[in-house]
Amino acid sequence: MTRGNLPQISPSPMKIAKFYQRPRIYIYIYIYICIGTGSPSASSYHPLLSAPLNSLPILIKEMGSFTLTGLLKQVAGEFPSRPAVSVSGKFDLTHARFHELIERAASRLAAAGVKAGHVVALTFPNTVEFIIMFLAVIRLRATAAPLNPAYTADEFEFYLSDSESKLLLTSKEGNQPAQAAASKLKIPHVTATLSQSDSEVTLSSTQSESNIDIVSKIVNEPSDVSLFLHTSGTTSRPKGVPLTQLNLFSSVQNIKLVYKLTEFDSTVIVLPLFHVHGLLAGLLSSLGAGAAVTLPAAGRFSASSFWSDMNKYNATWYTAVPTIHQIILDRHLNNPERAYPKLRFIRSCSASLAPSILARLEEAFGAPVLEAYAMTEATHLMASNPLPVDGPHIPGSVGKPVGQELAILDENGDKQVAGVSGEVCIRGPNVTKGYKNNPEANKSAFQFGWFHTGDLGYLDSDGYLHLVGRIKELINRGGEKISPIEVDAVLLSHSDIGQAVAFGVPDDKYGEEINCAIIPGEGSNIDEAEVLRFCKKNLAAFKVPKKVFITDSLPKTATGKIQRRIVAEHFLAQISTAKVPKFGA
Ligand SMILES: *[C@@H]1O[C@H](CO)[C@@H](O)[C@H](O)[C@H]1NC(C)=O
Ligand SMILES: *[C@@H]1O[C@H](CO)[C@@H](O)[C@H](O)[C@H]1NC(C)=O
Ligand SMILES: CC(=O)N[C@H]1CO[C@H](CO)[C@@H](O)[C@@H]1O
Repeated sequence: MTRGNLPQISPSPMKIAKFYQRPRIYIYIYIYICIGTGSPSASSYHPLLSAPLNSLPILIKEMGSFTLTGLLKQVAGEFPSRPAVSVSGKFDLTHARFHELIERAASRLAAAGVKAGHVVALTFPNTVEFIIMFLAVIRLRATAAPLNPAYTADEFEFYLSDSESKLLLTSKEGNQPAQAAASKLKIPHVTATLSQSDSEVTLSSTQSESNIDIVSKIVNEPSDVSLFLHTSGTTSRPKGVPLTQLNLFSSVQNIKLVYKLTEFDSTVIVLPLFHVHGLLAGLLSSLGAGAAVTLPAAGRFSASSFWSDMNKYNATWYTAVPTIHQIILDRHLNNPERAYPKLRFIRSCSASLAPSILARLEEAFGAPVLEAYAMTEATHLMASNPLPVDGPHIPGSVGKPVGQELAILDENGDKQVAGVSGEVCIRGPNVTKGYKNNPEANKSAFQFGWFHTGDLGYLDSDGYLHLVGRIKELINRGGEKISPIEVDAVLLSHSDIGQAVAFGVPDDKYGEEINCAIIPGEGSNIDEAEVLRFCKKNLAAFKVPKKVFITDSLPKTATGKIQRRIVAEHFLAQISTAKVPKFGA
């Protein structure tokens, strides 16, 4: 644990800021004059995103708005005494109190040396400290880089250095692998603690007085890079995705509108907050709507406390990945609650939801289950099934495009007609400006003026998107994307492994699971246990293959190439596929 003031942080602008500092964007507020009767009033919807067709926009230039930070400030003013963030059974913070905690935490971070353009890595369980510190970092016009606390020291080292982090923030319990990596990179480590709801977040570093006036003078710009996340790529190197205040703002508005989130909504956060799904769809959209979120007391999802939290905090909806929906369903079958809250909807995203599971969820919990489609590069949401008042939801489809333009393109960039598959492509201000420090990945993702998602799909005649597969070979383990090439690289770094190929296999619990096949090096008699031990040492647990096939040849295509799909089929045929699904609590 680092104590005392942080060393002076270099003031030189960071590469990330140079890359993404855009010319100042002109910000407009659209005021719609609704013509005719029955038009939604200008105040009841966000005007930019819900322009009624018969309204006439008048542009008025305004600086400093169109940021997530600005939106949350506005919410704190509009709904000061509505509940904002609760930690089940421990804390209940109103929007006004929550806003105050963020401003004060920001002043402490500023006193600790964090400046505009700095990247601050955060690795926390799902705690109130994480939420406050995340928003405090972006309040200072710095960039928050949330990291999965399950990473190994080597992985932390990669992420901390690739993001060019200047500071590591953790809970007071700390995170040994993260701290080891930070200390190797000479990145200071600071802990953040909120001991009571009426105290303030204290940092382990600040001894000097923090000054709230410094923060009140800082104006957040839509072009500020506020969030930096990585997505697994088809190369072994995960790709860094910088997202701006405008990206976050647009995405939050988008999600609020699609699901009609208001100050009367309440949800329990199920997913980790270091991914866009939990962060944007669960947390930030709720806060941006003046709604309430509850964090489980355990700092992570727990099937045994989920429904009691949902009941206690009068939840109106929740969002999760199919794996978690299955766990929740399984719990319902084995251990039903006496009563379930009346939900407006249940949302599923990040991996495909089997229509049979969708039907079982709807039956068990009496709420429409809306499947959606999202990715980090689009600041989460790209398509969603609508609420029942807005149209039917179609099992097996991820719904209609929302928030940005979406098209199905062939390899020449030509749009495909309804029913014909091609690559799902998007464009719009809600999409990232590009991958950081990765011109190759950026070039192949942005073609013909469109961002290419790598997913194959088609639009049906009603405009609903159906995904059919992935162009990229990512393994999607319950919403956690794993690059098989990254796993290959680790396997091949073992001196006793000659050839290695990682691949996805169907899995009842996670949708897809990772397996691998290896050919031992000359004269080696490496076994499965050693391969697994080595993987556990070098990969986060979720990336470690669940089964290792040791072989002396790998199936190849006619042209001699190893194709993962073929390798997967070859080895799967060798084992019994009769697995009994088991979803524990
Ligand atoms: C939930 O609703 C009940 C009944 O309306 C109310 O008494 C209770 O205070 C609510 N709980 C929360 C945490 O809002
Ligand atoms: C990525 O490509 C897009 C489209 O060509 C371009 O506008 C953007 O500046 C690129 N970003 C980076 C970081 O290279
Ligand atoms: C707020 C914002 O910029 N949202 C945009 C998201 O993308 C669509 C499509 O380009 C725009 O129409 C929205 O204005």
